[in-house]
Amino acid sequence: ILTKHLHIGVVGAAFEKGQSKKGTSLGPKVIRDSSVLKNLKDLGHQIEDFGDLTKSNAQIDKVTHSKVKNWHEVASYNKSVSDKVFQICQSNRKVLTLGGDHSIGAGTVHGHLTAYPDSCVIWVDAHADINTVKSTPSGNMHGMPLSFVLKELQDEPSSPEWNWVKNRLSAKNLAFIGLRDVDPEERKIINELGICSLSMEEVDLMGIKEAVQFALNMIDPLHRRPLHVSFDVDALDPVEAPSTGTTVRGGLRLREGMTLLETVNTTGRLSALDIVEVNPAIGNSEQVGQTVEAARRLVLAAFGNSRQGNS
Ligand code: 4U7
Ligand code: MN
Ligand code: MN
Ligand code: MN
Repeated sequence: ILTKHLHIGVVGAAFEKGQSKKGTSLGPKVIRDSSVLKNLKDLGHQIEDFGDLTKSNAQIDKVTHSKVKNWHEVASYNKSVSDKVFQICQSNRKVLTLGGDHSIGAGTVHGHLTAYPDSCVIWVDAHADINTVKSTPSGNMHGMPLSFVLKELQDEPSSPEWNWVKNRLSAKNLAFIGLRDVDPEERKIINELGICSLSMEEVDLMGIKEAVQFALNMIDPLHRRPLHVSFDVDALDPVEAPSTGTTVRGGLRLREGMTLLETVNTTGRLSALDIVEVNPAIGNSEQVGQTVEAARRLVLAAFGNSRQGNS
């Protein structure tokens, strides 16, 4: 049974300071232009578009925080993302967040978790995005969002910029799907914390349907928790989603991404979805169109569109 007639709040996280490529902040615009919100309405859902979050009024980073880039701006933008996601949850709506680079995942996870403390997260990505201030090889904060919201990674008191983070995700409530480019320090963290990790190896061996069911059973064995899927389009193979900043070959086919989200949809407990890292400034117009169309199809799959046709 497909979930119909949902109330969905949409927010654009038009942000690109979590990485160094221009254009990622145009993601929400090009995804909206795909008419995906109209398609969601045609499925029977009620859509409230909260627009794009405007730039935070944080000071622009002149001094870098150790080796991490745009520390203040990323932290303060994430606070506004978290507040907005929380507000949408409080209004009894599902949340669809359109990124933006994946640094905004700290805010979406925190906002959703604040509203639903027992929620769990499926992070669909070629990368694990769990680098810490110490481990980051690049200084790009889109590779770090999970480190700010994971309970087990807060050994030191958090810096003042992040002290709005009050609620944290337990490692046992997180699962990865689609990994294929994981830094050594990230792998150590994943192993030490025992995080459920279904890399492309496992997806290839198990098939996507079984991989998703495995992840769901690990993080939500009693099948009763609100689910948050944070979907980085670079989880898809570059053949499917070329217009993104950090492509890695050997990824999910669009069909697998859709099956993943259709499987989550059938649980009836999808409560928040992020689609991030679409960058229309990368590639030619055909590649941009293809990437945006992939994003549109992912959103529709998550919210009950049937490939058999809807009646
Ligand atoms: B994305 C990386 F080193 N791990 O930390 C890093 F390989 O949100 C990549 O998944 C991060 O696109 C990619 O910079 C972040 C790198
Ligand atoms: Mn990511
Ligand atoms: Mn990624
Ligand atoms: Mn990326």
